[in-house]
Amino acid sequence: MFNLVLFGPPGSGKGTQSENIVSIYKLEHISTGDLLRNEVKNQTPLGVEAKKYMDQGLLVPDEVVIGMISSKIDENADARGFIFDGFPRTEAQAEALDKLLEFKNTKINLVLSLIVSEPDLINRLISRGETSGRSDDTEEVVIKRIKEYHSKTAPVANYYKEHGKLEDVNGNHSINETFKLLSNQINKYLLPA
Ligand code: B4P
Repeated sequence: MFNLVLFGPPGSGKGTQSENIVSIYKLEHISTGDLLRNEVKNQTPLGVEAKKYMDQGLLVPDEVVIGMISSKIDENADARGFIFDGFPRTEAQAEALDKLLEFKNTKINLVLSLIVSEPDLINRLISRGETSGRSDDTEEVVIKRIKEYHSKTAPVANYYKEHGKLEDVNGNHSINETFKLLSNQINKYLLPA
C-alpha cells in the first residue's frame, strides 16, 4: 500500500491535483474538505457543528475530523493506497494518522507540500468564490483561513520533515506543469496503474 499526503495552504491546489493523481495512480481519495462539505449539505449533526467553524475560516475540531478519516480508511481496506487531501492539518491530526495507519499495518510513504505565493492563493480562492458559492471563499474568510494555516497547519510540515518524508513542490505553475512536478516525485515510489 502507498499512502500520500498532499499538503499546502488553502487554494494551493490540493483538491485540483488530487483529482489528477487519482486518475493516473488509482489511489483512494480522502478529502476532509469534501467529506465535511457533504456532512454540511446533508445537515447531519456533524455537519451542523462543522459549518460553524468552516464559515468563519477556522479548522474543525480534531476529534471530528479524525473520526471521519478512520471510517473512510476502513471502508476502503483493499485500496492500492490513499491520497490524503487537506489532512492532517494539525500536529495532533498527524500523530493520530500515524497511529491509525500503524494499527492497520501501513504508513505514510510521502508528503508532497505545494508551495504557492500568498497573493496567488488569495486570488485563486476569491475567483473560485465567484462561482463556487462556497461560504469560505470570500476575501475576509480567505484571509482568516490563511492565518489559521500559518498558526496551526504549517508546523505539520516540520513534523514530516523530521520523519524524512517531506518534499516541496513549486505550485505556482499551471495545473499541468505542477502535476508533472508532483508525478516526478510519486514515480520514485509508485508507477501509474
Ligand atoms: P479544503 O476543502 O481542504 O480546501 P482548500 O484549502 O480550499 O483548497 P485546496 O488547496 O484543495 O485548493 P483547490 O485545489 O480547490 O478546506 C476547506 C475547509 O474545511 C477548511 O478551511 C476547514 O474549515 C475545513 N477542513 C478541511 N479539512 C480539515 C481538517 N483536516 N481539519 C480541520 N478542518 C478541516 O484550488 C483552489 C482554486 O485554485 C480552484 O479554483 C482551482 O481551480 C485553482 N487552482 C488550483 N491550481 C491552480 C494552478 N496551478 N493555477 C491556477 N489556478 C489553480
